[in-house]
Amino acid sequence: MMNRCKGCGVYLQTEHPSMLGYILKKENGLCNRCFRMRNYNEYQKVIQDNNDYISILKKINDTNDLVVLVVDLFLFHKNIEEISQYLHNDILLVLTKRDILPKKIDDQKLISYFQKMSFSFVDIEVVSSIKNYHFDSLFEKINIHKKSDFVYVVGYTNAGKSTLINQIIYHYSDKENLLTTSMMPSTTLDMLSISIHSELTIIDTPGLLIQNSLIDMVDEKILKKIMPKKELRPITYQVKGKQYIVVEDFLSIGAFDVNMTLYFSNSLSIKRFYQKPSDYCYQREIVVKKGEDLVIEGLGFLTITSDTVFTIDSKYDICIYTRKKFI
Ligand SMILES: Nc1nc2c(ncn2[C@@H]2O[C@H](COP(=O)(O)OP(=O)(O)O)[C@@H](O)[C@H]2O)c(=O)[nH]1
Ligand SMILES: [Mg+2]
Repeated sequence: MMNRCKGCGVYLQTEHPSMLGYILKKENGLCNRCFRMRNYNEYQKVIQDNNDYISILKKINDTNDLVVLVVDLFLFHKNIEEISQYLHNDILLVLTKRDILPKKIDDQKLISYFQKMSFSFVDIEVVSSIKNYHFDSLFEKINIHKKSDFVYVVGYTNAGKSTLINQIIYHYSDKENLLTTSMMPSTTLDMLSISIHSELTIIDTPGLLIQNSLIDMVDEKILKKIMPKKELRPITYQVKGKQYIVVEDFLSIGAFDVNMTLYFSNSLSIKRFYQKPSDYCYQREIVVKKGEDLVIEGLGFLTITSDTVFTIDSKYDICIYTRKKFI
């Protein structure tokens, strides 16, 4: 049987150095891509096909095993129900990256938001893998709800699935190998089984790609700025007349007479202009009603105090939409 890379799950091969799965040193069990990502922070982009992931979900659906659906609290996708529609399995919903949202928000408020969605789950937990927040409780829930020795971890790419499994490996198993994680989408390439104890094997999966997310469009330098590393400090602007809030050199948010609060990474350079500073190729207008947020996929969201029409100009074809107010 062919071996899989211990970091990303790809089948290993020794014939073709330029192809995925190439392994130089058999001892470490890592493909060249994982080896370079871990040791040199070098990233090799892999285009994944969502149909491949849907096939994985269908395979999981053929089992009766527990599924852990990992959702990024900061950048969750509007269609998280999309994944559950392929699965009849019991789903334990895990809301991760809690450390990024402001501390003062009550966890129960976050939970209630997801409870109102149309899919049902056996339980729900709010965690942070970075801060090891609520991991004992999560691990207990996994052990209570599992139907067999196998538990699958699914979600969108970059949600934090592999980082979460690494925490479980670190705290609750005697294994030393950790999975490869990164801020880039599609780090994990195939299903990967990790035995935690004699009655629990966790299976990591690559994840569904979010279409038109900023994360897939920008270079590494900007990507590092987009992904917050610590608690967000929301920034409020009192816009009088027409003003433009410009993010780095790729996005301009035009607004008129409104109070708005931005939940974007604080590492980004954000400036206010009183005249439109530049034109970008993608332009659109979007109405946001009181009680809704405006989401800019991969960047974050903003809240408003009254109905407003935004004019958004961007260098990239980013998905922009409204959703029911989150926090
Ligand atoms: N702040 C924060 N970042 C996290 C957390 N979990 C994962 N990340 C980061 O999110 C990115 C994607 O994580 P990864 O586990 O590779 O996602 P996957 O594609 O779902 O497996 C990495 O940069 C992680 O460091 C968390 O709890 N808090
Ligand atoms: Mg992963």
